[in-house]
Amino acid sequence: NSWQGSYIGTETLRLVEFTAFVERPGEQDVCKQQHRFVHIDPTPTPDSPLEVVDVRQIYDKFPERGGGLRDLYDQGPSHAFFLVKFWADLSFPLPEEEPGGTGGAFYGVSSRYEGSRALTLSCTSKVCSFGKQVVEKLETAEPPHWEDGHFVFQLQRSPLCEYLINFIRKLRTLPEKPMMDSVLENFTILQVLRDQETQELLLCVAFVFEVSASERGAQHHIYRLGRD
Ligand code: MYR
Repeated sequence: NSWQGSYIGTETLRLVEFTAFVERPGEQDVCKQQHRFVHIDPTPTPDSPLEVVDVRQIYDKFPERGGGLRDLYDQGPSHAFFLVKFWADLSFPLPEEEPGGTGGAFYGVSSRYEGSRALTLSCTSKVCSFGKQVVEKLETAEPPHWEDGHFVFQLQRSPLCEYLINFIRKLRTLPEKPMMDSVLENFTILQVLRDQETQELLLCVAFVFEVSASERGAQHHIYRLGRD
């Protein structure tokens, strides 16, 4: 099948770039000051099929019913379901932070998609702790523009929710990677992209996390979700 490339997407919508970052205040040169926690870059990857993970293995990491992962997968289409394992890079210097504040830093997430149809793209993010939703964020992408034979959809510099900012900051205070990883075992995010008008599901991406060994930087691995 043509959609079974080594990328997150279908013939209708493909994830091209995804970055969660923090920017430290007080400097002009934004690029230099940006630290990326996680990043999926737009470099084309060889078209080898992705490994498949059985969706039932991760049911308990997300709400199952009432619009949870199991319900969503039951409704399909199953080829629009993906799993991303991120090794997040949490090794970044921050200025002194007063308790409860962010020291003026900006925490954000930007993403970019390519699609074959002009539509209004909506994105729902569910942040989950021990399989229970703790935050839900609903956003609409900028109206698409036409570029190189595709419609391009962007969600740029969406501010990370308070919950995630605090979560990242607390995680950083843990002394060792294994402790961080065991906290992250119970932390997941589910993103669902839909055509806002028809509510057709275009893409569903489940995110799971570990921290990267500091010298390696952020990394990720992409899987398709299947169920036989
Ligand atoms: C929100 O704004 O809080 C919901 C949307 C979250 C999008 C995904 C962000 C990925 C965050 C990675 C943080 C790394 C934690 C170890």
